[in-house]
Amino acid sequence: YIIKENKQAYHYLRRQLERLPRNENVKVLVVDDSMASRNYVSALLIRHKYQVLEACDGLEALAVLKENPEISVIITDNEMPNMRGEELCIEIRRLYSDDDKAIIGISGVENANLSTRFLKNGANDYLRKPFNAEEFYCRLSQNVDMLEHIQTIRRQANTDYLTGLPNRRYFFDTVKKSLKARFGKKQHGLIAMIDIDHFKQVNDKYGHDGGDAVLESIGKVFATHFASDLVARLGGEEFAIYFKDTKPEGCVEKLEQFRKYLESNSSKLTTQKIAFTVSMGLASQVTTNIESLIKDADEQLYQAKDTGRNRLVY
Ligand code: GH3
Ligand code: MG
Ligand code: MG
Ligand code: MG
Ligand code: MG
Repeated sequence: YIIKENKQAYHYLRRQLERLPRNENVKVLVVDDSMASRNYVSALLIRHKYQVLEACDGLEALAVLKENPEISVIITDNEMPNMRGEELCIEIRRLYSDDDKAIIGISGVENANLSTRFLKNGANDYLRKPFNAEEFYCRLSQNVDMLEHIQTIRRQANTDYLTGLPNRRYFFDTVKKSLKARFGKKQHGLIAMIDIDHFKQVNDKYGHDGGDAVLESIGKVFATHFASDLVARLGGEEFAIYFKDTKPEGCVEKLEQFRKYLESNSSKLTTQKIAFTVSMGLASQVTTNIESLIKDADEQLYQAKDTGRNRLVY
């Protein structure tokens, strides 16, 4: 009947049904000192297949969050012993990035100022008690959508479209942080620069699509050969690796294996059977300066090109 008579209700129901499989991966924390309220909210969540965790006050909520970092939505009451919901908001915003977690406050109708305080303290939304189930699901799924959009945009901003590898922006951000930590421990930072040999000839002979296919295929080889290191496409046919190792020996071995693998197998990687090799430079410094490490690795790479290509210089 609803479906026939009311287009809006029909679209709403369809959207909610489409969301059920997604909801199974969304963890929601319900914070309320009243067991009856907790049970009510949890039952609504479970009916729409959300994963539910519960806490009976702010302190317990913080402990549960610490244990379950994948929780993405917190629905919190305000009046609770130990720590009020509005204080819990401040703590969550202090400890976690606001693109990772959405907070929905629950306020009574009798207290209009509370919803404002929730929002000022970092909540994304609030529900007025007593709330109806449809409004609850709408507000919740809008907040989950928002978090998913932010994650998608963040992933895209950090990823190279062609190879799927991390891009220059992600590489620089991550390596700068790691170098700082290593410098404090007097550990070496190790970066390799890798450049495909005579790539212009690949493009000339096989066309731009052939060149792209080589870039895509080398991306996969990087991902398997340097699974525990950070590989990025810095631009064009140039790649960089930041090593988990703090000593050069292991890196040299891995790079040599990678080079030899390509030397013998590169033509099997593309449908056009394009053979190619790479030149590599490795630099090792105790420094916080990523530019100086890259410049050093680039100089070694230049030596590798100059002395015949298809080799590692360090
Ligand atoms: P060398 O061994 O000295 O590195 O020679 P090379 O030809 O690889 O060097 P060069 O840096 O002069 O040429 C790189 C070429 O890579 C030029 C450019 O057209 C091509 N290139 C850059 N980005 C892409 C891309 O995304 N796709 C394709 N197909 N080609 C690209
Ligand atoms: Mg309460
Ligand atoms: Mg180049
Ligand atoms: Mg090149
Ligand atoms: Mg060049």
